[in-house]
Order: sequence, then C-alpha cells, then structure tokens
Amino acid sequence: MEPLLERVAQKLARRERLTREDAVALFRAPDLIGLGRLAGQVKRERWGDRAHFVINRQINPSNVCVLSCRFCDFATKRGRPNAYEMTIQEVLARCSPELREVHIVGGLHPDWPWTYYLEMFRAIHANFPQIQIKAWTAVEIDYFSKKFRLTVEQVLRQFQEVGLVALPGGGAEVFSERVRKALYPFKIGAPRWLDIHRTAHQLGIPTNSTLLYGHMETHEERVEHLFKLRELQDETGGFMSFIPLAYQPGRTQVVSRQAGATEDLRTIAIARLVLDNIPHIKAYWVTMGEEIASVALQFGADDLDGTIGEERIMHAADAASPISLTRARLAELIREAGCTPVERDALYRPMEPPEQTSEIPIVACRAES
Ligand code: V47
Repeated sequence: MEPLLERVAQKLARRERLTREDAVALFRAPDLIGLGRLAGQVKRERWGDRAHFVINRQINPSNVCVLSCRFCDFATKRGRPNAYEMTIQEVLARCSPELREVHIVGGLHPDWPWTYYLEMFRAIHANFPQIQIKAWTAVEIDYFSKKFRLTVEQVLRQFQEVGLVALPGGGAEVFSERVRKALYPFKIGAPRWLDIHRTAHQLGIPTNSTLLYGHMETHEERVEHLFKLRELQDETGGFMSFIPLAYQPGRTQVVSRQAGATEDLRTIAIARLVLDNIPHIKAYWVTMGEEIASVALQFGADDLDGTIGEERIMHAADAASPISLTRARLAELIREAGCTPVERDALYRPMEPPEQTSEIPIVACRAES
C-alpha cells in the first residue's frame, strides 16, 4: 500500500478523524483501488453488505425560475417554449400507491402563492397517505421565507404540518464564494444554506446534503465543502445522507465534458472517509450512470437513491442515464456489486417490499432505531 493510504488506514484503525490535508492528498493519490478498498471497508463496518434504494418519484412542478445560474440547463423563463407549470392535479397524477417517497423541487417561481405550495402537500397527503414528502431545497426555503415574509422556522413548520418529512440536499452546489460569484451569484451561499439545514434539524426535520463537482471547483474547495458539512453534522446530527452530483455540461458547457469515472469513485470514497458522522453516502445513478453507481457500492457508497420515475434536472442537461429505473434493475445493480438490496423509506428506515410490486425477491429487514 502506498505510504499515504497506509497512514490513512492507521488513522482509521485508531478511530482518528481525517484532516483537510489528508483529504486533499487523497484526491491526488494514484492508488484508486487502494482508496476504494479503505472506503469500502468503512462502509462494510457500518452497513455490512447492505445497499439501500427507495421506490420514489421526482416531481418538478415548474422550471420557471427567477434565477439564471450559469451552470443550470433546467431553469427557464415564462413564455419560453420549454417553460412548464403543473397544476396540483398534474402533480397528483404523478403519484401512485406503490411510491414510498416523492422528491419535489423546482424553479423559484415568480408568482405562485403560498397557498399553492401548502395545498399541493395537503392533496398528496390526503390522496396518498403512505407517500412521504421530501421537498424543497434550502434555496427554495430561503425564497419562500423572503417572498411570503415568514421566518425560515415558520416556513418549515407550516410545511411540516401538511406532511413534509425531510429536505433534499440540493442547492448547496460547492461552498466557495469564488465559485458562487462565477456560476450562481444570486443564489444563497454556504452560511445561509447551512443555517436553513440547522433550523430544519432543530425542528426534527432530517435533511440530505449534496456537492456539485466537476466544473471549476478545486480539490481544496471540495474538501472545504465536506468539512463544513461534517462540522454542522457534529452539531446537529440531522443529515441522513451525502450525495455527490457530477456536473452535466449540457448546453451551459462550463466545462466541455463531465468528470470521469475515476473522479466519481474517488469523490464517493473520500466522502465516506471524511464524513464519518453522516450515515449514508449516495451513488446517484442519474449523474454517474448505472454501471459506475453500481461499482461505487464497493467504494464506500451504501445507497442508489431510487426508481425516480421522471428525472428532469440532469436530463435538461442531456444526462446519458435513463430517466427512470425499475425496482428490478436497481436490485440487479446492487447484486452485481456483491451487495444485498434493502428497500428503504425516505428516512432510511428499511421496510418489507409490498407483495404486489415485488418483481424479484429482495431481502427485507425490520426497521432499526
Ligand atoms: O441543486 C443542477 C444540481 C441539484 C445540474 O437529496 C446539476 O436525495 C449536475 O439536489 N449537472 C438538484 N447537477 C438535485 C439534488 C438531488 C438529487 C438527488 C437526490 C437528492 C436528495 C438531491 O442538481 C441542484 C444542483 O446542484 N444540478 N444542474 C447539472 N447540469
């Protein structure tokens, strides 16, 4: 084993935390397989050979957005040919009884009223009580708070009352003022994003976290991002998962090609080693592709997200992956990686698959505390 990996392995054995310097060095370590082995070992100590997935649906009620971030192909302006806005009935039409989770995020819409957002959740909850609602990035929560003159706490509490159970991790991009100024100058920065997640955690709303990588950020900026998440997690314990999102160049072309497979696997592995306090590391098959996401389960990841149904954000940027996967395909990707598929809910509680939707047997385990 190369000396750097040897040193990191010894630290892990002593339960010592990795430093920023360790993490930056790991991004440059030539022995990718050795790095993956270390991260895989840490994953197995925590989760054995289990790998999680969820039967879910992404719903993006509108792509009309008041912002125009340089890296985003999804957002547009009203009146453009690709602009769309869903009614609550159209949102409901995308829900179905076999779903465990809906993941709802969208553009910052210029003039939908507050009642639209609350009514949407009430309608989902009334018609599909078994579906858990994971919705709105911190960017949207900040927007609602300013637009409707509510505190972040009031926004979150009102959503909680109508069925919100978790916040997704989007909108974090990369916690660097340099990159923010260049790519998303009008979007909230790290302090506000972290503060909104802190408030959510204090209200008992668990959240996810993300990192957008493979554009103009440096390894040092990626590492700083991970450490900011680790610090907040030390304080609140409210993050369920971390999801590295590989930038899809699409038409924005901030860079001409997407990060390669080695970069994807390295980022997953380093996240598992640095984020020793975030239980789940998600290999998002939409951005990584199915095959690399499957391999990532041996590089520290323990989750593949879900069936998704209709992915629009990355596909607006020409992502090469399918827009949806079946339960059987997810289970296959997990088994091919030598892991055991475990169906979970939005809060990562394992559950038995409903009989009628199970296409192939999947090992089920009882809910853990
Ligand atoms: O915040 C936008 C990113 C995020 C592009 O919490 C892009 O379970 C790559 O956060 N290329 C939204 N990324 C998606 C997201 C997410 C996805 C899956 C699961 C969860 C979860 C959260 O997508 C945005 C932004 O960082 N994004 N455009 C692009 N061209």
